[in-house]
Amino acid sequence: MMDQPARKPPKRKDDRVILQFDYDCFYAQVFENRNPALKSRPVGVKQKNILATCNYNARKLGVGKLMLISEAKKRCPHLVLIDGEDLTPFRDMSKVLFNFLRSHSWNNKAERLGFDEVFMDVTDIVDYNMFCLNRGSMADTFFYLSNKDPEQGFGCDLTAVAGCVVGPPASSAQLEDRTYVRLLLGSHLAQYLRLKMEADFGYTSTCGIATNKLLSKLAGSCNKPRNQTTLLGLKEEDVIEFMDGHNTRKVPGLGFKTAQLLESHVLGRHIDADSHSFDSSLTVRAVRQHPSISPGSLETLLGGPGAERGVGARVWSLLHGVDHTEVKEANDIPSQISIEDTYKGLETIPQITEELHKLACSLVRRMRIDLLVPDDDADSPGTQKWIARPKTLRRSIRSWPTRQGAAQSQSMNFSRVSRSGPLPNFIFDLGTGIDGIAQQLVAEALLPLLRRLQSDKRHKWNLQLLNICVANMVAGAGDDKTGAGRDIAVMFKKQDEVLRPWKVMQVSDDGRDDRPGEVMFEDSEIDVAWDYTAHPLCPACGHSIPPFAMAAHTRYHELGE
Ligand code: DCP
Ligand code: MG
Ligand code: MG
Repeated sequence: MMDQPARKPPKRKDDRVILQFDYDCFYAQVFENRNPALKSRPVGVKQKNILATCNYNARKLGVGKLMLISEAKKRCPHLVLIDGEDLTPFRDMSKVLFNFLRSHSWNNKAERLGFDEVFMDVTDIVDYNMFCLNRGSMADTFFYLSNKDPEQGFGCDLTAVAGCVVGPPASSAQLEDRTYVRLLLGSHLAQYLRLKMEADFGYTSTCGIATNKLLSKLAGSCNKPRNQTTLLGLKEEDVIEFMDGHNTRKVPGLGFKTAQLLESHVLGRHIDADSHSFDSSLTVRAVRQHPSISPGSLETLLGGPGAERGVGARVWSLLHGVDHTEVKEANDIPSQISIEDTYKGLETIPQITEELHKLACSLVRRMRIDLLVPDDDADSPGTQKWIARPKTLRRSIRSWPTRQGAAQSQSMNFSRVSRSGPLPNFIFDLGTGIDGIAQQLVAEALLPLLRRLQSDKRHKWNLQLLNICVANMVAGAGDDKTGAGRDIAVMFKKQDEVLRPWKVMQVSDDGRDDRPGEVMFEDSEIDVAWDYTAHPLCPACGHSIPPFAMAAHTRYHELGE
């Protein structure tokens, strides 16, 4: 299928600098930061009967990730076990650390993989600094973190790469080599970010610095924990040599199934994925050098129905350390933040108030995690600013059918009913604690909205679900004097994310209620089929209002809100 010489190495492209951060024993660090006394003990994080992870004290004693609890206890009887079933603290911390890292990006290419890995394409920052570089005073260089404010940055010594290096030793002549200078600068940026993340948030991490995602990830795992590794792959042979030493199953992007097929092919016998025979140490070198392996033969081997097109060429590239995939741009803003819980039946207003308070606390906490970034323009360090402000608050409920309700209206049963209103501004006040804001929110916005859902005063509540949601995000909006909008240039792309206020919506059950406890939807919550037509804007509040709702909406303003 290919005209080119069958086994020609793929074309390289080494003009990018990619950083790959991976937090050290992430779940364990979350608990250590909550309770610093744990830092000197061996700690394991338990999920069911296995360890999701363990800290490095435990690893020194022979305990490992994904080990059975029984085995870990045997190896380390003093292991401190902490339950890690609730992912909320990990998710929250993951977002905080990601927001920290991405706030340093210029091109917004910052991609989170799982909870504890972040890729950043820092080519633009590095190229800018390469352009500013004074080759006469490399030992005393200022690294610019902003191309607008020349005072933002840090001093560094560019006579050597920061941290560990794999690949050939550097020589001074390499200062003529742009790839080298880029990686050199990238290593110092990585070191700055790692140390700042440790100083500001208490999290250690490991970083890989290389010219593509694949290589940065592999380089990162060379020296763990609390370390970093730069792959100085300046010549094709250097990269090949680096790749060749890896086990095929350790190559990100190959996948278990592909590795298994390669293994069977190269060894000339069927390797069963489930059998223990699949723990051989087949290296990239063995596959790459095998005479029958070529882009064409890989396509035949790995292609077929359901396989991606061009899989042969892609795998051939990966085996040579070539990976052209881009670091994805960070989603600027979640379209909405939604918190809900389900109940066996809430009947009294005090009960409902208490639950609303809990939900409101979660909502404010989540808004602060998802929508706050460090404000580098502020005078005092540690100041944060809102990258977006939701404009709309929505409350949804679902009731158990009551005899009274069933008699009144069959269709009301098991359906979700929502009301929306403007989100009060005090929710953005960072000087007030979460609890205080939640109380005010319940009293001034949530309970009044709830009452409006039920005009009949004699009504008996029997609530099965409460949901509160903020939506209609406006990037950097409001009274932000420093103009956060210039950081986040992208406004909301999709009109369908704008809530249509003041219409009582009935939506049939979508089966989400079988999830227990607090659930959060970020981008996926679908509550109603929006129509995409633009409606006239209310002159009072600027909301887009469908014509049929305008009268009610105007009345709402007249009532003084
Ligand atoms: N995790 C999990 N189940 C898995 C893999 C990971 O629950 N099969 C969780 C626990 C980890 C977190 O994801 O803390 C990050 O995964 P890593 O593989 O990066 O492991 P650690 O960060 O714990 O350790 P390391 O220091 O080796 O990166
Ligand atoms: Mg990790
Ligand atoms: Mg990881």
